[in-house]
Amino acid sequence: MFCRTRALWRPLAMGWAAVLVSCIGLPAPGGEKLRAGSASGAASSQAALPAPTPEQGGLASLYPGDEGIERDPRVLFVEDFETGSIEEIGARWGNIYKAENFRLTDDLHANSPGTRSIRISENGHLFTHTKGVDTLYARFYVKFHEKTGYIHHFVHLVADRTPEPWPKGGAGETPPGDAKFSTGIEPTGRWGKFPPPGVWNFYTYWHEMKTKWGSVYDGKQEPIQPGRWYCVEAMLKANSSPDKADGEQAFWVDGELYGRFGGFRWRTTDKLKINSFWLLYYNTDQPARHNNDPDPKSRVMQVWFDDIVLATEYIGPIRGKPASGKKKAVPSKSALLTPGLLLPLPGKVVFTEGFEEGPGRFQGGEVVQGGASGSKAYAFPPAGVSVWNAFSTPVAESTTLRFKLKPLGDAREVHVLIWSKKHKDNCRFTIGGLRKNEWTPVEFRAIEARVGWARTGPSLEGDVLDNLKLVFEGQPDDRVLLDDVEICR
Ligand SMILES: [Ca+2]
Repeated sequence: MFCRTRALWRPLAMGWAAVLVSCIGLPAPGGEKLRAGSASGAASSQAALPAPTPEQGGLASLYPGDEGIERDPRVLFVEDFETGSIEEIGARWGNIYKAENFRLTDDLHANSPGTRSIRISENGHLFTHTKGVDTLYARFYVKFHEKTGYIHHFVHLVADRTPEPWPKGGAGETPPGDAKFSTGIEPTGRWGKFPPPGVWNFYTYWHEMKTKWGSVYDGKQEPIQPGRWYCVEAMLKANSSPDKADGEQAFWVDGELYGRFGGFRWRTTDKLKINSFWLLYYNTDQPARHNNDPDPKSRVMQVWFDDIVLATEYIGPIRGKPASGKKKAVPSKSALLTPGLLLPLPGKVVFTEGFEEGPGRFQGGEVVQGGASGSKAYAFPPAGVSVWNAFSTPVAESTTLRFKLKPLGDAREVHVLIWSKKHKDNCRFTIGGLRKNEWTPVEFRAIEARVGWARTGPSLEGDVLDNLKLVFEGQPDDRVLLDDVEICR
């Protein structure tokens, strides 16, 4: 089926790892001042009102021209592209892919209260995080180029238990019900039935989806006109408790409800919150083939976005004009850029090993010269290094493993195995992207380790972390160095 090849997200995900490394350390320009309790009297009184329904115009009806909407406590994130360079926009979102394909433009929709929008050519994304919520509305203005072709993947709303600064892969994998669910609001040609870019639909992944390639939800079958601005809003609402199938999703186009779908048991734990927004523009030649596009070479793959608002209530299209003429919102920044806002911080350090005094409790290899920070490290063969009964730490959301790895050969991947007494099986985590003769710092949460090679089984949550084994594929005399092991509660 369309959009469902394994090749789809994985290659991108590998490339993103490199992108993110350069992004994490960037300061968010002016970020500390953003949304810091500066609500004006007007905004406060607006916020005290119940959120207007879609029929009443939504939150946007309280803020003519979107002026001050970023101060409403129900609003989680605002981006109007009026402030900063592409690089600065990427920094405050937290992650940008193919920044070179982005341009700030003066192409505006009719209700734009500002002077700039953003354009993406070919491929690119902005990815950000809000604090975790049970219901997320995402409103954005969008326009496809007059000569647009069919699109492979588009904007996603994501619930991720262990969010990272970059989007994760997962095409063709059914996510565990306590780890992730997502929905994409996407144009689809429906096998050539509609001219490009097609009609809007949801493309959805969760633990009870029907096929491993996700599920599709059609709304009103109204073809999207290329070259015309639209106001699109998507809503994702989690089920109210783990045993209830009362989750929903819905989308609106220019304020008109196009589709509403219910009966979803999106998650198996209330700890899984909706917390990520992926402004994705992903193109390959596959949709042209699947839709029998007669002239794919004539297509111009460009899209414009503007006036993005994420909130816990319906937002609606912009109403009216700002009181003081053209305006700039105070742009938001990723919740991941405020430590502890989205994920509990790693707890107290309960175990360390730097191998300066010998192997400690580690077995399977030997202490050698050439440590990451001190002088010594632990060299282990493909069969692995293990440590048993060493930390005895109950696994909470904050429980974190850290260490550094340096392959002396071509090993790119190291597999982490943690024996679970609860599941009587190994929980696994895979570390990729290692480079020969380079130290790579590794950090992950214990709850990310799961039973099964595909890591779709139960996690270590509620178990006790007291062992660790690292293995890799290679020749018997290949070695990987390990150093600076740290376990946090
Ligand atoms: Ca704008």
